[in-house]
Amino acid sequence: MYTQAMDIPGQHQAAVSVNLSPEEAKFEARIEADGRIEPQDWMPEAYRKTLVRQISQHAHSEIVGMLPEGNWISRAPSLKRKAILIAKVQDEGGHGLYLYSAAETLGTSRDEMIDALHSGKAKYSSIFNYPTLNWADVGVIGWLVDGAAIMNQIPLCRCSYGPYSRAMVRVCKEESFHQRQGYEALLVMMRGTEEQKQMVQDAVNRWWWKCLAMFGPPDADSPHSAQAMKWGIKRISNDELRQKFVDATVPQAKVLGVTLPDPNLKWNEERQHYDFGQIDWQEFWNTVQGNGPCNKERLATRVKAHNDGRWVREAAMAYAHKQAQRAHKEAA
Ligand code: FAQ
Repeated sequence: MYTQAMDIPGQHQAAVSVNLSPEEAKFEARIEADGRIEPQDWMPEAYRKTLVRQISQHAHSEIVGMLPEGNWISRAPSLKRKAILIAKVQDEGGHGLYLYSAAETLGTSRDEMIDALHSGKAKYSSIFNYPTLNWADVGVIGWLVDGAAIMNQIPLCRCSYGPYSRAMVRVCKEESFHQRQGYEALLVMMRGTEEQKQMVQDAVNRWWWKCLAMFGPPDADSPHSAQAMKWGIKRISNDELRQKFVDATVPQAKVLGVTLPDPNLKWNEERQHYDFGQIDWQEFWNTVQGNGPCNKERLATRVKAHNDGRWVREAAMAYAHKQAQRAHKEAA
């Protein structure tokens, strides 16, 4: 459903090569030439830290993101919808694994990242702190949340850090399927009863503004953007991606037959974009800081799942240890 031009003219400014060590100069030249930085390459500590922050938060978002939809697996309206939903939620878990693995290549351990999530030190996407109240929420998450995630992640396929960019290619392919399944589920409901149509509209009303906030604070209030853009980690700014998402979604809403809950949403001939209303940034920051409607419940569920799974991890480690010992004995 989405395609985006990948070449962004003027993205890289000429490197300022005064007083750079040979390794810094090599790094800067690689970024300048739009090459990839790989785990074994030298990189500035701040670049490494930025990537660990972003990739681990992204991984946390994927696994916490399993919870709102997972809530509906046992109540899906048909066997077909249940099978699709199980597959989708499982995919999100897989995305978390690719991303934790990508972050591990930067010298951070899985345990450190999980501890940061569980202690509330690391963030995860604001969007997963809202409840899924009816079945239409599942469709709307696919259409709008996965839709926003794809819009944000397609440029990350060209991120300057190799393992992250490669993980993103696969993630985007799967998210694209997620987005279509959500849209199709909603199309079916919109051809159904009046009550079903109202469920879809209600879900769209509750999720629309939260999805616009997913792209992060406005560029002017985004502390990390400028440097992340210079390093080729971020390719398109928060505000530009948000605008692209609005422009792509308005025609989809028309086909679906739902109204996006924004009286200020209208086509601007001069800008060749849709204008839209004000996002409630206070509500966004309140949620990011841990005070959204489901933050506490989400974290408690993750911590419990981690603790309940301890015996599985221990058994897997013991088995791997035994296998390694056997291989060692055979080789001797
Ligand atoms: N929620 O300076 P910026 C998905 C934080 S995956 C919470 O603009 P940056 C799949 C930000 O971390 C969704 N916090 O930061 C799925 C920073 O805080 P810090 C996740 C947010 O990093 C679908 C501070 O605000 N996707 O949905 C949010 O340059 C369906 C200042 O912000 C990714 O993680 C937010 N929405 O840009 C799964 C994509 N926005 O770290 C299940 C990768 C901002 O200083 C079901 N990440 N913050 O404490 C990114 O592209 C970037 O990190 C941004 C933020 C764009 C999210």
